[in-house]
Amino acid sequence: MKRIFSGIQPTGEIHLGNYVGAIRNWVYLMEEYDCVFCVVDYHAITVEYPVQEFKKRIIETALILLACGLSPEKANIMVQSHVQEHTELAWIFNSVTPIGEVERMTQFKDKSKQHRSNINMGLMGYPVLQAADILLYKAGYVPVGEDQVQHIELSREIARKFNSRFGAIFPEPQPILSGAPKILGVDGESKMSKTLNNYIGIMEEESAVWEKLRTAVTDVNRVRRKDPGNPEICNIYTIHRAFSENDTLLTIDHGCRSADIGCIDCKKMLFENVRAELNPIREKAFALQKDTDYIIDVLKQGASACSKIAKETMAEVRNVLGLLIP
Ligand code: AQP
Repeated sequence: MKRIFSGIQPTGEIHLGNYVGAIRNWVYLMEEYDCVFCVVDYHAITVEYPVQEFKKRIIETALILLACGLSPEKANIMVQSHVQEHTELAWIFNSVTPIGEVERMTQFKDKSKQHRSNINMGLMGYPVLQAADILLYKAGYVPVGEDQVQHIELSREIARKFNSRFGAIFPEPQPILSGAPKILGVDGESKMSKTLNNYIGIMEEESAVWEKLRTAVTDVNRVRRKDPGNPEICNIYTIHRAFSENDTLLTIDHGCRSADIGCIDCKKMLFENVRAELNPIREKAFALQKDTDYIIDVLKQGASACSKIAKETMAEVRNVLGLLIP
């Protein structure tokens, strides 16, 4: 069975972008692939983070993955730092990765602007660690949002460079995009992001979700109710595509272009559909909150299965590198 790897950072509340861009796809894919889904805690320490809350955030992230439908019977769910070979392989990959390649990464440039006082080596090496995350398991596919595609291209490049220098060990991984690979934030400008505070969290109270949707930016050219709008440039329509059936999409497309329906009507329809999909997830999450021991067990089980694969890969890697085996 082909293997998949993907990860999510424990950097805050999981939002609609994470859900439709990645997690919902993971739930479908785990039925057909051998999957490793990872809470990537070492990636999250590359920026300032609340150390005292970190353990809780890691567990909460795993909890949401389970609530969204990931199953430990069908996929390995684990925490990155629990399998130490991730960082070991990243160090080795540092030695085959040209600095120019990581410097040109869009995420590095964006995060460097956001964290001017802390542009550290970890921030720059983020995609190298990501390549190690993926290739440690020899994963051929990586289901991610559009923002991560450039990093997957770099993972391929790293695999190629390693293979040509030391021997063919690694596959060249391909991204798998969901039907909604890029959701913008409620500002209608930047990617919906945990740290940009422009998100709708999947665990947010219904009233908060509605308030954020109600005030979210739509087609900026549609100033008055009677102006026709253009769904193609409206972020609310993009989110509709991820949550609504075709007949609703057609109704909105036509109603927006002809100004038969206003933005608030459109948002009300979206709110109902988001609510219908998120309610069962929220209920499951509330139930899991009472059983943290179960989540810890799932993560232990995932780490144990992943450690076996990681050790096999690293034995091959150490061998081709010509290291002295102790
Ligand atoms: N807005 C988005 N639309 C579609 N997909 C998205 N993803 C993130 N935002 C969107 C996808 O979610 C997965 C997990 O993301 P991550 O936690 O690794 O970090 P990120 O991509 O940097 O997401 P955030 O929310 O913006 O996190 P912060 O603010 O902590 O940096 C990935 O597959 C990602 O593509």
